[in-house]
Amino acid sequence: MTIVRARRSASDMPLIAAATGRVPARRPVWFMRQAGRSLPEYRAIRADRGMLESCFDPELVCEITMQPVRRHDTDAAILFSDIVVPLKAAGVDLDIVPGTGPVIASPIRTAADVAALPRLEPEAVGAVTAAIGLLLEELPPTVSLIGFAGAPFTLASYLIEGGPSRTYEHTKAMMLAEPDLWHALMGRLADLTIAFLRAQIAAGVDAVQLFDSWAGTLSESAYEAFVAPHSTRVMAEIEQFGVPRIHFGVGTGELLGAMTRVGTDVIGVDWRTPLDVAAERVGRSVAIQGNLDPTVLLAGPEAVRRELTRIIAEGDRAVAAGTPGHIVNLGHGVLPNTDADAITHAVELIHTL
Ligand code: 1CP
Repeated sequence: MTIVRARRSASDMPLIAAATGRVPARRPVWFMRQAGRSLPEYRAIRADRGMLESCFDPELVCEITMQPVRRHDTDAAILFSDIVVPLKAAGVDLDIVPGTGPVIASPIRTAADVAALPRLEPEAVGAVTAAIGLLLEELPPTVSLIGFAGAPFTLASYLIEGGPSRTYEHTKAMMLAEPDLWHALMGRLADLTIAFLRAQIAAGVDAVQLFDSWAGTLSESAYEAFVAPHSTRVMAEIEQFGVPRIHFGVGTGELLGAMTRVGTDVIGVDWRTPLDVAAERVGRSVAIQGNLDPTVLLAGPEAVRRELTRIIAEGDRAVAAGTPGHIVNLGHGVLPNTDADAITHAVELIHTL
């Protein structure tokens, strides 16, 4: 017997409706880092496998991406991967160290380092595109698949610092002292980001999110001068494919206008900026995504209900005033200690409020 699958169509997806100014069939919600350590089934399946090794195993990527959709009934799946996956695929010597994050064997500091940065051939991320193919078969027709990439600045910060940083001192020093070297590196990273996003879009993702997680460390003038031209090129290259683009960073209240001007369909907002204020800051020109503080999910059902009620009211107010749509999310990723049931209950509440 042949099973004829319902064809996935963007017009049936609440997340795509909210991203593109249509009225969604229900209030769309997904959570950054929804696939991960908050889920017992994730901890079990990852027990004896490294993070990077897992990201290059299509069956495993598909399974881990599906886990939160099955358990929580979210309106989107985010591909299980990492922002350093395309760097690894291109041949950069790096690892994802448990409890730390990405660690680069030889940090990039000189013109010779930048020149030696390998380019990404689309075949090198064949495992990622294969995983997308499996997911398109498995996902319910109304659940969007979100692909993603790190933005050039956030990738540069890992490559230059050699790993996670609090101060971004080497990154900012290169930016200010050696602007030509800086722009050469950012240009190469924009190429890599474009190649990675194009591969995911060609494989069939329904939307993409550009993570400039650490851009909030910059002043608006530094962002405009040293980051915006490169992120603008990424967003412009992607626009032609017609999949909604989401642009996100943490602590970016002062950058929301600039991050919207680089070209996006949805702007991510963290918990520091009320959604209606954020919507006004971007001229109500794009949809908004956010913005529950991830720690609220650790504070019990009453706090979750109170905060979600407020956030949904702020989002509704923005939409009533002309913002194209609101996608409910956290202001940053799910914390590993979060009880999986708290996430399920939050999704239920968002769908009924
Ligand atoms: O061994 C492990 O389990 C490592 C933990 C882990 C996981 C589960 C890392 C290391 N990355 C991931 C997956 C991941 N990374 C996803 C999965 C999809 C989902 O959301 O469910 C996504 C979207 C990312 C993207 C990512 N990686 C970002 C952008 C999003 C964000 O959180 O701001 C960043 C900054 C990274 C770098 C990174 N990778 C891993 C860690 C712990 C970090 C952050 C390190 C730091 O604080 O600088």
